Amino acid sequence: MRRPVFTPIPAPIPGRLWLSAAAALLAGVLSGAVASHAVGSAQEASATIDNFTFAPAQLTVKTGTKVTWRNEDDIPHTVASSSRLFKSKALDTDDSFSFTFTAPGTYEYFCSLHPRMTGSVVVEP
Ligand SMILES: [Cu+2]
Repeated sequence: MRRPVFTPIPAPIPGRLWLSAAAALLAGVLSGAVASHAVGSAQEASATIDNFTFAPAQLTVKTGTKVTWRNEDDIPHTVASSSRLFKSKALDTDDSFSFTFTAPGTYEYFCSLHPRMTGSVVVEP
């Protein structure tokens, strides 16, 4: 007499489950590459502007990092590269400006409205 209840589970089912789990994991890794800080090709860093000060005054990042400055002061400021590589418009409170550093080096910048406000981004290979 056959006892179907005890039929062993066919091997292909766990195999397919494993593959779909692996596919889901891979999809998660790929989508994470776009949004997270964990993958080298899509890193982000942030700095703030407050009380006439860039913070951190010196930021060290890897090549390819997108740096975003956010003005948390109650008056406008700009983020202007000393070598004219980039320059923001006047940033009002809570406005932000981003620039992606694609080559290693040290990048000095300042606020064009208050030139004594300075900062730098050190971009490592
Ligand atoms: Cu300023």
